Amino acid sequence: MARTATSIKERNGSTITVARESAATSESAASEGDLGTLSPRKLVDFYRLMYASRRIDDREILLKRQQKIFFQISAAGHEAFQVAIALATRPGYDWYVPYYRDRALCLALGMTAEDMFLQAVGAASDPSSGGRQMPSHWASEKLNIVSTGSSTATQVLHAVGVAEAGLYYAKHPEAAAKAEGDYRAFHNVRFHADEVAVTTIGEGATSQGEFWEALNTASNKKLPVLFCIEDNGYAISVPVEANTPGGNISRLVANFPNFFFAEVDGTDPEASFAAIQAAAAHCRAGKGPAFVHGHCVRIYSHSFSEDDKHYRQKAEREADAMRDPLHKLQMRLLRENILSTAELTDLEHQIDEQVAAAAARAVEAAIPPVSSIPKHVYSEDFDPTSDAIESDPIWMDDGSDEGDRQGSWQPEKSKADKTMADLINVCLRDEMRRDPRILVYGEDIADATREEALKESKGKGGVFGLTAGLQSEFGSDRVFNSPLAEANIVGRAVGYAVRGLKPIVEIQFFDYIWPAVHQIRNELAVMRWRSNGLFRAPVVIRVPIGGYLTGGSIYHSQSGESIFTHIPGLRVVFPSNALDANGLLRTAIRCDDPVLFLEHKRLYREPYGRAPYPGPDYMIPFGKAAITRPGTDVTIVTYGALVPRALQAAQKAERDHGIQTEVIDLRTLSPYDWEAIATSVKKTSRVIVAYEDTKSWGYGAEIAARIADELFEDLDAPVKRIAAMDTFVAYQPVLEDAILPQPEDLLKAILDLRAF
Ligand SMILES: Cc1ncc(C[n+]2csc(CCOP(=O)(O)OP(=O)(O)O)c2C)c(N)n1
Ligand SMILES: [Mg+2]
Repeated sequence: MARTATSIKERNGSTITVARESAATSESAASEGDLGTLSPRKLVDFYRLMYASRRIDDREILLKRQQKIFFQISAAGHEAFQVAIALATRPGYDWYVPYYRDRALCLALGMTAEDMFLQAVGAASDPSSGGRQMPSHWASEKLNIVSTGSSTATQVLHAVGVAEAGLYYAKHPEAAAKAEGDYRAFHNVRFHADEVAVTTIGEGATSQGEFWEALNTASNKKLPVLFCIEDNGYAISVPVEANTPGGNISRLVANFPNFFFAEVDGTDPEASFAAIQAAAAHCRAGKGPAFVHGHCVRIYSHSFSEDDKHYRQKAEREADAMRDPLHKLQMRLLRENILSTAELTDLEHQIDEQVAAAAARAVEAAIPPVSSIPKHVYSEDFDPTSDAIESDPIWMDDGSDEGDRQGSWQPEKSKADKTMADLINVCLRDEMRRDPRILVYGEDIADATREEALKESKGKGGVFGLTAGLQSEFGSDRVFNSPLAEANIVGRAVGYAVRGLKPIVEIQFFDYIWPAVHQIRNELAVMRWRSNGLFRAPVVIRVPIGGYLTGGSIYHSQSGESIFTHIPGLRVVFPSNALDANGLLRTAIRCDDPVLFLEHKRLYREPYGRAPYPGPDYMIPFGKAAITRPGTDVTIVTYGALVPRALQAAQKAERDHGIQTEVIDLRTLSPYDWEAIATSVKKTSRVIVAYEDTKSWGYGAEIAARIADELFEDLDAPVKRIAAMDTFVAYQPVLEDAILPQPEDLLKAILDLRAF
């Protein structure tokens, strides 16, 4: 073990020396940097990349002034640290999950100046996003640069998932094999047993919970994640001491186990290179994650859209300018006679010309056609709404009965009706058997994290028992408990999925999905569109939802599906019975889009909607409603736990009043079956949209608005909505009953519509 010692000047003027255990001596790839020195040739390489990065920034600033591009954010002051990250790791071999300031990093990894300008102008040929993302949000499948968004700190959780995926493939190489018939046909898997997942983040963004959630898992699972902190002392206008207690993130993270730590002058190529090289070696050797904190400077303002003179003192700005890594390296190349003035001028001139030529080409590039806008909102490869995936159930033994396990299967017993909980569990099991890329995790979903406990008991398998037995059958690599952190669950899933795995995660209660919503809305759902199809995140998120539990109260009874149907790119499924749950979950798993799979807790073990096991390949396409009860007088459009309640109301309306009510179970909420709704409303001319969520701004608002818009001529009565009161769900059962929509409310609405 070697010790790296790096001195840096702190912002308060005192000098600290940070010495850490490092694995530098065991770095097999190490040729330069071991002793903290870089060869003259390597220093020139650094300078070439750093200078190009700065000139591209400057050219973009010019283009912004000319209104030829529409945003600019620079890497100025971060170049030495960023180039060091690229040169001390293995482009195209390691994985990179950057943030939005990483021009020099991405340039050094292999993106070109033209690639960058094409994004800045929003060209159709922008290789990272097809004109969809702001400048400095690069992505490359070839270079393993995962598409980044603008949200601060979400990316570090992706890096954790990316690292876990690499380890999983290394341990289970059979999982990398292509397979036809599902999402695997469209994902090329590449991995290396000793790869590193490199991620970068600003010091301000280390205040985000997701940063700490990433350190938690990387540390706990000893993952090869290299966290690079680009500390320029400011988060827009907020100085580091207002974000980070004590002003130094390295001090705060120092007690995380299994980490390699280094803190360096990020304007110094050699110190940065040595630290990152040692850090990468630690990761590659399987010792755990690494944390390299580079003190950089911000030479320009946060972005071109603001002016740091409004909140920084002149002396401070000048001090940063004195540490400008580009000027320092330029001086050094001359001072140490590595380049003559003429050679340096020649080098710079060549780069200037290349940058200018690349910019000139980019401003002439065609912009994306308006017709291309919807492309890649959803998969272009696998259509989960296709009739072709519809299959008939083949009633059979599901293999889970005790009798069967003992070799004495009794057909009449095995084909007995199963609950929704049973058929979800069996679907997960079947799919895990046929697809080794499926991983299942979430809070409490394992049978037992301490496997010894399973010698004495059957284990837990989820708070509702939906994942029971999966860990016992498929092992702890594939079925495991997550930390109690919902953003961690979904953020890591994004990382898994971009590498071709199929995470099926559970959020324990819909009421606690909120910490994950940032990841769902800004990362999961948008990954494919923002990268113009380069990356995708077809994760399945299973979530128990809804009330009618008696005692569920505020925090175990929530609905809120319309918040998610409002998100483009996300499929939202909400079955009302066991058979649909089985067939729709299978479609969710095999398809290539992210799916929010909502499971009504009240329906898990209801006598209503039970069914025998429909076989291991039973699938239902998305966007196909079920006519649960045909009728001619009134239509009820509904889903979830309102389906059995609507049926009760419909039966009473027929028995007591002779009214024939048609009940449509939408089954999937996004996409939804407009054709089924329109056909029914044209027949009945009276419609109720019923949903369990609070009435105002709910799912029914969209359906009602569309009916009013497109079927106005067919209506004989106003569109009615039956839903919950605009409040929360109370604990006291009498109040809960009053708050949530009941069969009597539906019956009253049916009778009211008769008056028209
Ligand atoms: C979740 C989130 N909140 C707020 C913002 C707006 N924002 C963009 S950059 C930024 C500051 C980030 O500072 P830091 O992490 O230090 O990185 P730097 O820009 O200094 O490199 C903020 C607040 C955002 N993009 N994402
Ligand atoms: Mg910063």
